[in-house]
Amino acid sequence: MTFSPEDLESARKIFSGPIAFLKSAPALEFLPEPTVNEVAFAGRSNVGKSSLLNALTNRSSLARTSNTPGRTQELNFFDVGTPTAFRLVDMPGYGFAEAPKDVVKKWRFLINDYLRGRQVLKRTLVLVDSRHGLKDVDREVMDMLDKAAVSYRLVLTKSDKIKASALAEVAAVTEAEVRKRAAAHPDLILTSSEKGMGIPELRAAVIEAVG
Ligand SMILES: Nc1nc2c(ncn2[C@@H]2O[C@H](COP(=O)(O)OP(=O)(O)OP(=O)(O)O)[C@@H](O)[C@H]2O)c(=O)[nH]1
Ligand SMILES: [Mg+2]
Repeated sequence: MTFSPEDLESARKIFSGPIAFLKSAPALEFLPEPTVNEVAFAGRSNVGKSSLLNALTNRSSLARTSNTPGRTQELNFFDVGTPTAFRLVDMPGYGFAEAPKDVVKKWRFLINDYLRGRQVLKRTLVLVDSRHGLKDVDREVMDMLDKAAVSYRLVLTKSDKIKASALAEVAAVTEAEVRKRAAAHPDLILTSSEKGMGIPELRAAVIEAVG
């Protein structure tokens, strides 16, 4: 993580300005017009995508969060800035085994089609729970992103839930794996939506991606 104090401060300013929910897209035909750049939040169900979006924007309930996996069921678009400078996209989780099969399938197609086909998508944040590390379902998504040459960056979530030593270990293992991948940013960002850890850096990383 190598952001200057100026980068961090200008990112903080942008995220403390106007941010508003634009729309939910339950299917590709409902996507907003691709008029501005986008950054998407992807990851397994319950990994903390919606919570991280709220922490990033410093708003407690912009995106809906829940203890129960499967809370976010559509692609949710949020406009940053007036006029809109770029958009954040909160996505349904993948790898949610308990949901009905047809629902899982529908989400998978929606997520994959959006990620592969969206020209204005500048970077996908792939969120991974610090306690669990990378799972095969994450690797499948990274394979897909590598193949489609969609730039992505790994973000460890819920870092407050494990000890610093365990966090350092999972970060090292994850980073080593990520560095072998074609479309991945080589550096991870370690975050906690609960404690605010890594949030200023993640804001700067978003600005870097859309800038
Ligand atoms: N301790 C801790 N809990 C967190 C953190 N981030 C999220 N959570 C909790 O994890 C649960 C899931 O968070 P969400 O943000 O709804 O997760 P999601 O990835 O959007 O989930 P889906 O929309 O269902 O795919 C909630 O109970 C959050 O309060 C964190 O940084 N620390
Ligand atoms: Mg969610």
